[in-house]
Amino acid sequence: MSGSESESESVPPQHPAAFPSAFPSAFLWGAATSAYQIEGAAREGGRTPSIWDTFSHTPGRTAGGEHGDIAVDHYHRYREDVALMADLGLNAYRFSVSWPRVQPTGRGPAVQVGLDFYRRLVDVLLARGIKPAITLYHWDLPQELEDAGGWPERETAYRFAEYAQLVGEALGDRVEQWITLNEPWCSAFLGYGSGVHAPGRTDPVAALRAAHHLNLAHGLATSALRSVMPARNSVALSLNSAVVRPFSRDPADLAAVRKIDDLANGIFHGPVLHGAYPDTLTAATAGLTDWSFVQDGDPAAIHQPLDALGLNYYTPALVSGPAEDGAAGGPRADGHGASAHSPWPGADDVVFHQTPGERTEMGWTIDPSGLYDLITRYAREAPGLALYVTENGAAYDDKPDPDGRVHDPERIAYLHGHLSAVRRALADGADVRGYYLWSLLDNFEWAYGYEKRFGAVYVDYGTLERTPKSSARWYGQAARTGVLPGVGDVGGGGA
Ligand code: IFM
Repeated sequence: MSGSESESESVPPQHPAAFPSAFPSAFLWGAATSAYQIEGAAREGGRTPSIWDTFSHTPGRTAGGEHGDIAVDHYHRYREDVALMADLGLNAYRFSVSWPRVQPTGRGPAVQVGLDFYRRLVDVLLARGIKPAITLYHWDLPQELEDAGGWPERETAYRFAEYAQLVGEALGDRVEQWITLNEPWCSAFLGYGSGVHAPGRTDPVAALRAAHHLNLAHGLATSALRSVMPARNSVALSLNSAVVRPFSRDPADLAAVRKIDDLANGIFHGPVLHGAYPDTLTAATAGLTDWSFVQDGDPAAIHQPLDALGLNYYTPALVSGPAEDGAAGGPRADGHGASAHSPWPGADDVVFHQTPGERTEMGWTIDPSGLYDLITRYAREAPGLALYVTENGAAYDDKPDPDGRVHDPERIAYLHGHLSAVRRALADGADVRGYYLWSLLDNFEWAYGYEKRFGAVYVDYGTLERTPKSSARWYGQAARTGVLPGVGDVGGGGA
């Protein structure tokens, strides 16, 4: 079956004619990772603990007490990992820089040994024709900065801008794509609200303060990067913006959507794209804070011109207003881990419902239409801004078959569905420039430890041997041809 024949099966009836079979020739077909989830080498080259080292070594914080000390040893195996991407045919790789590897105390000059690792990685990527995209912060705050107050404190934003400048000076000549923060919602609300992520604090006001200081950090870092990098470089922010759907058209359910949309999306895109927090957000949280931590000049500092916006998408949310018996819905069905504390300050009355449909191993419902809705929303929200899907993927309970191959047809179907949604958004005029599959390798999935496998490449955690799954080969074929193969077009995984 040819790619275009199989694709026509997934063409929504309302778009039959507008659907090109091929992606644009300049489209980036990438994979994404983050430092703490893959690097290991936790104590090498002067690296100090980040909040995730501390958190994962605290009993009861992660599944099985697992941590990233070794992770999948990418620090030592990066050449092999880059070769895997090149062999598959990927043309882009999004990775994060470990702040405590580069600036161990979160202050002062950069440690060259730490930067050298990323210089080598970038050199190998460029030599293999793979475009690097750097994320400066994927959740590994130096512990020393958390000890000084962490993201709820303004000083952390200044520290981040300094760190961004150091990395920009070192790598800005060869890396064109820069992302300041990954998913600041998780840093603020899972880190300081529900406490299921590092540093594990459970204070709703601290979470709101953290969100503001992450926004400030983004704005200050954007200016700092631009002051040291060539003008051709692109600076972006990656948001896990939520696709929030109402349970019904009941006004109480629509009000619930407003609250969650403000807390998940408007709290970041409001100041970053439009220069202000939504009035509905400050009103809904007025019982918690007067927002006096927002100082004069902050909105302008945050509202920097951006070159692109990164969107990370996994599953939509379905919400309603307060339950009729008055019971609060709470955060337990929102897909963000078990905690007695809510990651949604001021929205404790919102009820999260399980969305219907098949789910991944994370329990997240598979719904590619959410990715289409997200992209087209931001195409309207930020006209003229280039969009990238900077994360999308699925965890499954992958296992090698007796001859060592790893066949993951569910992930192929997931990728096919979501890439079809991207292509539909492109056909409808959205300026989507690339897609980064999460993730290149099975890795440390935060509080879930190593149990949830998101990789296109299987990692044997005993030997650290890598085996491309059949989804990796499927995705590689899409990357090489610019056309999605059919879901059955690639056989079992393995070398
Ligand atoms: O593994 C994470 C990643 O670090 C951030 N986005 C979501 C992924 C899957 O949970």
